[in-house]
Amino acid sequence: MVTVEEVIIIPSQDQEKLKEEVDRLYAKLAKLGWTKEACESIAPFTLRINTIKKEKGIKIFAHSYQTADIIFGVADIVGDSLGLAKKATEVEEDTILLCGVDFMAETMKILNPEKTVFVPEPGRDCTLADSITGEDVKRLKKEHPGVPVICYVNTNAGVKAESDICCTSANARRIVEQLEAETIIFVPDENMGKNLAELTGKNIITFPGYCRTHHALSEKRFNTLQDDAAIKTFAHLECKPEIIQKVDFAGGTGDMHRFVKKAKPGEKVLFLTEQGFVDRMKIEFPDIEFVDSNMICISMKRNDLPTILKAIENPTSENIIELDEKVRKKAFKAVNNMLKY
Ligand code: CIZ
Repeated sequence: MVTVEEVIIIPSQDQEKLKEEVDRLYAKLAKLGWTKEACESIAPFTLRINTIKKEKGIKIFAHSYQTADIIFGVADIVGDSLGLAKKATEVEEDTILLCGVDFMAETMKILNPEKTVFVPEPGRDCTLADSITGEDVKRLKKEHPGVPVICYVNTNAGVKAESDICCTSANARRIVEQLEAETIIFVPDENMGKNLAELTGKNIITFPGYCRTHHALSEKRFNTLQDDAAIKTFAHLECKPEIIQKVDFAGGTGDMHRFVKKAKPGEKVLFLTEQGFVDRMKIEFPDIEFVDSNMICISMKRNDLPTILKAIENPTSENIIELDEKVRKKAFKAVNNMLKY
């Protein structure tokens, strides 16, 4: 746990505000086992970040895989990458700090070119987004002329620019089903492509990309987690097909969120996705019992409150997302096509 008192000095007239901030954080984070002392150690950070963001007119967006101190301490809007990008078009602030991984900030910039989008620190990689380039998509199109290309949202702007339509884990199945074509190129998540082929009966041409966090989940570990027949199991579509075949439901975190809203108090739920999402659900739905997945995306976990504070106080050009306008416009088409479904 960071000790921040040496870094941030809270003036004596603000001590009351600091106490209130500790109480606000504790009311949320205690549900994950945080102590009052732990909340005291981060409160000077959250207080300072929340003050600066208001003074500078910045909205903080956080992906559901971020840690709970970011989600409940400083974020204004929380969700999946598409939900965040769409919300960004609705907020009046024109400066957005995106806490997630780099492709998410790019997606936000694709949809919101007139806004300034910046990140706590650049270089938050994603094994899926980094597995493929626009050149790979061009090659696939050459090999399979006339076959439509769907790219998963976990891709960089250059890949979206070469694709016909983008999708998220929440709408991938619907888009594959509704496209007239019986054969579809799906990039870059091979597990998701195979899962979609199984779910829709269509012929899916895949690419060898994986999410290291979801791909690492083995059947053996799944069996250990599902230690009670009454548990409702819900796996992310980035998991291996052998996991998807065993669970009650499959989809993205948006689907999981909708599912839990309808769950009954006392119900036991296993969400096979990143632990940050499970923690968020534990705080938002205290009447439901969630089994920890302990699936961790290390890139998502590189963002923390000190890094956010540094970026929000003194952003440099390195923090700001810029896209080539020609690429952005082409990528916008693929993302916009998805919004029709
Ligand atoms: O779309 C997203 O944000 C990702 C990558 C996963 C999910 O299902 O939320």
